[in-house]
Amino acid sequence: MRIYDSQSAPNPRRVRIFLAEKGIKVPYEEVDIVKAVNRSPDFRKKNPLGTLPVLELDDGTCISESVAICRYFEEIHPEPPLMGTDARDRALVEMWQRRMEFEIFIPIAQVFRNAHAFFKDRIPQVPEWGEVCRKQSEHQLQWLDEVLADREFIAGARYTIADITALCGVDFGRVSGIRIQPQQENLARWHAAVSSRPSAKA
Ligand SMILES: N[C@@H](CCC(=O)N[C@@H](CS)C(=O)NCC(=O)O)C(=O)O
Repeated sequence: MRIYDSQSAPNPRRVRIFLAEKGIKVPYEEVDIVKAVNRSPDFRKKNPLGTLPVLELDDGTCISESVAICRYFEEIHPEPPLMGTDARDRALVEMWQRRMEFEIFIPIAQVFRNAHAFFKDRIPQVPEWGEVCRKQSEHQLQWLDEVLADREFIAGARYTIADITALCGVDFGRVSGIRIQPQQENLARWHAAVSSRPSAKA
């Protein structure tokens, strides 16, 4: 088993943090995104979309999509639970995980993809769309600050995959100049707490 990884990219970081929280060790193989090795024909045999991370099982099965990889490890290594504990809780964690992905992580990633020089000549960029996503990201960070007014973590009292997705999204915003604002005290408190967990360095 191995995970095709990129130390600089936010989606692979989600999986590394998830595994660190569970204390699971899997060999990582760094794939050079700068040289676009992930988009080569050979790599596309593992993931036709050419994106990272990818989990390759011993039988050769390749699983991409960060949440799918996390789901696999949650099933075989349930403790500590990061995706909910019973039907109600699992549904709530999934709700928050999807909200963090669609409302926080993806808009922030779209700013980078559409406005940053890294993706010039790699993908069709629409800088104006990047700016729309920047406004949306800033708006949604304000919303997240309000969400966190009455709870320690994003899905409630327990640290979950929703916190991991949000942390990786918020941190990735820095490369595009998207930051937690001084008045967003709930968000800052949450960010300090999740960043201080040893897993955040994974
Ligand atoms: N939905 C996928 C997104 C994967 C993705 O976009 N990965 C990025 C790194 S954060 C990537 O491989 N980018 C390189 C590229 O597009 O060339 C997931 O959840 O894993």
